[in-house]
Order: sequence, then structure tokens, then C-alpha cells
Amino acid sequence: MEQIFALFTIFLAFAFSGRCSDVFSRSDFPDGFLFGAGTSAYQWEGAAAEDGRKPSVWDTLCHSRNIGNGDIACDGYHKYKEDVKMMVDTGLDAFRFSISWSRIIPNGRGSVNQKGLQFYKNLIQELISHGIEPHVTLYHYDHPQHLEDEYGGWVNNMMIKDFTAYADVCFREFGNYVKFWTTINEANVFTIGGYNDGDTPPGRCSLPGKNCLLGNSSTETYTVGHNLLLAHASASRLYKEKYKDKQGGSIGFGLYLMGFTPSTSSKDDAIATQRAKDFYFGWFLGPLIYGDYPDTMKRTVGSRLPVFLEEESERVKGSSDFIGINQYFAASVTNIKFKPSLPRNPDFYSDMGAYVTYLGNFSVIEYAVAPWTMEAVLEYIKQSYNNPPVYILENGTPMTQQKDTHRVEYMHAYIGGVLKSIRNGSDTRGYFVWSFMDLFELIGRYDYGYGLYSVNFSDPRRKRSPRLSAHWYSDFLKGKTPFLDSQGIKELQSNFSPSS
Ligand code: IFM
Repeated sequence: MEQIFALFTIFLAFAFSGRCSDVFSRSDFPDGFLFGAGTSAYQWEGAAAEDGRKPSVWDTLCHSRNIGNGDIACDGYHKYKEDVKMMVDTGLDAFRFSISWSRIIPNGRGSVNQKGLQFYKNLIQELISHGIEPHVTLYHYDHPQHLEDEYGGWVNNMMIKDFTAYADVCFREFGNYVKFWTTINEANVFTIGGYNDGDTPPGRCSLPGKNCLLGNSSTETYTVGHNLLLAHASASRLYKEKYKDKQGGSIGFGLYLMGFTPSTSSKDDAIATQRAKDFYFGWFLGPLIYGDYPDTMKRTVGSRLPVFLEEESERVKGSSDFIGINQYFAASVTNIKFKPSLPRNPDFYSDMGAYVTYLGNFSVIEYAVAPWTMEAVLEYIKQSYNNPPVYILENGTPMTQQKDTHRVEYMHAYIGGVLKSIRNGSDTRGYFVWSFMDLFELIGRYDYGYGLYSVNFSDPRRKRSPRLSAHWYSDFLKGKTPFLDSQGIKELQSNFSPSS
């Protein structure tokens, strides 16, 4: 692979030399800026019932709805050394992965599974010894099923204590080597998907026509959001009191943010766009930065929106050293008064009063190259939330071709957008491609193809192969890609052999 990258690089340098005015390279980014790629436990590890791991709500949802599952996934549990080698070849600074709570504490609380701990210790050592920074997420859609059965999981505030105890184990066992912790991945869409719509784990809702056995879309979405914030604040406080001095790491909170834009120039759509920002961004950023929910939400959701006690508000405010952002696409917003799907049962969308449509080619499920969406999100966060440190924890587009030219254009443009935002004052400190390799997608299926590396899921060995984008990213990371214009893209493609 090394040799192929070298040849490829010489070709790029020759083909692109001196041709572009809009040039940027990784050396334009501030010192210490991290470039990486990511996966998550259930989507990558497999070994679902191995070495003492017990099911999470994600396992249960997949098996009960028969939508495919992560039982084997990429088999990262067994192939992690091979994968770390690929990360080194690619030139990643950092690898983002999540820890499976039920692998290290199978029942969610109580006894710790030594074999589970050992897996993560091995993975972290493998990364560190190869100079790759572990960027660790504690929760990515997958709390232990046992806690869901026992008391309803996140709808119950007992989760705050159990999550904090789980985080304590992680900080204690891995914290000497892990400097970046994200407590909760994309808290907003996890909550909307899992408790309003019921499509993603744990699959709770009360909307008609959905497949949910339990749930209440009017209330649980907000209760869960509240408990996530309190659990994050509690884990963050524990880290600061017990570990930060010795370990010197930082703790962040993750959100999924779209570049909202009004669908027309009408005043109503402009107001609806601000409401959408309050509901998707402010719902969590308001409490994290200012200690309370946005007024729009308080007004509309009323008594269904939990209230922070003064001491809770103080604890949540300032509890994130950084904001983790998953950013994929632009979305247009239209003002609309939704009738709740069930009379007198408002849900997240009818509360928000806005219709959000995503911009992109959905017939082939590829996201449009719209880097302004990233710039708009970063600018909004800078201006509205006191410019906190930000890590882009996920950015990418699905597409299955090995010659994934569209993804190369997409990544090039979005990375350029991040650079522009930094030059405009955003405190963005890292960028992670989603995903390092193809993996099991959130609502089932293996055929989305988010990966820089494709994975042959029909092959028991789960063979990985670099896509064009892996080559491009590698060259960029090694400071060798001078620029990318349409001619450059053509040459990049023609030099690429899918078998390389
Ligand atoms: O694969 C998912 C990931 O688990 C969470 N963020 C969005 C990705 C793409 O859908």
C-alpha cells in the first residue's frame, strides 16, 4: 500500500503542479489541528456475543425488526490491528471510535467485564504505539438492553448515575492514554430518531403507523434530551474532579447539525429557520453554553419540556470543553403548522412548526457538495454560542463505487469550508471523515458505503479495499495534494486502479 501511495503522489504532484489559484493544503491548518476518520462500536466491532458482551438496545432493535444487524459488522474486534495499520498508511492523526457500554459492563451497572476492558486497552495501545490519537465516544446509540428492560433506559433519570459510573470505569481504565472524550454522540438526532420517530435505537415512539411497542413521542423526546444533558454534566464533573489534573484530557458533547436555509425569501420561512435552529441546535447548546433551553422551545413545548433546577443549570452550563459536530448536508426550511399525528399529542415536528427537507441526490443517496453548509453551521456556533472549541466528528457522504470521485470532491470542498471558517475566527480544532471504512448503517443495511475503505461483507474475512477517496485523503494528509479542480479529478480517476 505504501508504494502505491508513493507512486500515486508522484503522479499527483506532476499532474497538478502550478495549475490552481485556489490551493490549500493541510499545512494551512493551525498547528495541532487533528485530521482523522471514525467508526462506532456496534457498526464496526462485531463479536456481539463474544467474551462476555451482552446486547445493547441497538442489537435488540435490529434483531426484533429484522433489519440486518451488527453481529459481525466489520469484525473490527478481531481485525483491529490490520485496521490500525491501514490508518497509519492513510496518515490519520486520530481515530474516532466508541466504546460499547455492554461490552465492558454487560448489565449496564455492576460487574466489569475484564475481557471487554482488555479489548479497548489493546486497541488504544495499538493506536498510541503507532502515533494515532484515540478520540473516544462513550455513547453511540447503544446503552445496555438490561437498563432498558429494568427501568426504561434514558427515559428514567436513573441513567444519570449508571452512565456516570460507566464513564468512571472508562476514565480510570483508559484515561492515561485518551485525551479526547465525547460523552454522547449526536444527542439531538439520537433523541428525535429513538424517541419521537422510533426509527433508530431504542425504537420508542407513539406515532401512528410506526413499529414502536413502547414510547410517548410527546414527552419522551424532551425527557431523554434532559437526562442526556444531566448525564453528560455529571460525567464531565467527575472527570474534572477526579481525573483531569492527572490525565489532562477534555470532554465534549456531540450534536448533528444541518445548514438550515429558508426555502423561500418569505418572513415566515426566515422565522421558521430560526425556530429549526433553536430546536436542533439550541435545545442542547442553550443549556451547555447558557444554562437553559431557548425561549422558543420553552414557549412551545410548555410543561412537556423539563425544567432545570438552579444547581442543575449551573452544572450543565460550561460542562463541555468542546462541541462535537456531525455535519453532512444542507436542509431547507419551510414554515408550516403541522397537525400532530395524533390529536392533542404534539411531537417534536409539530412543536418545531417547520418542514425540513434535505438537499442532495436522494435517488442515489449522495449528499450534495455544499461546503457553505459547514461554514454556515460553524459561523452560527461562533456567533450565537460564544465560539466554543469544535471538533467535526463526522462528515462524509454515502456512495458505494470504488472510484468515489463525488466523495473526493465532497471532502475536498468541506475541508476547504472548515479552513475558511477557521480563517473567519471559528475555533475548530479537528475534522473526522465518516467513516474510516464501510460499516453497518444506523437503520440497518451494509450497502451505504460511507467508507474511505470499502468492506466486502460477503467475504467472511471482511476484506477492506481503499477507495479513491482513501488515496486522496492520504495524499492530502501527507501534505502532497496541491489542489483539486475538475481536470485534476479526471486525472485522479484515470490513475486509480480499484484493486490497488
Ligand atoms: O452511521 C451514522 C452514525 O452512526 C451516526 N451519524 C450518522 C452516520 C451516517 O448515517
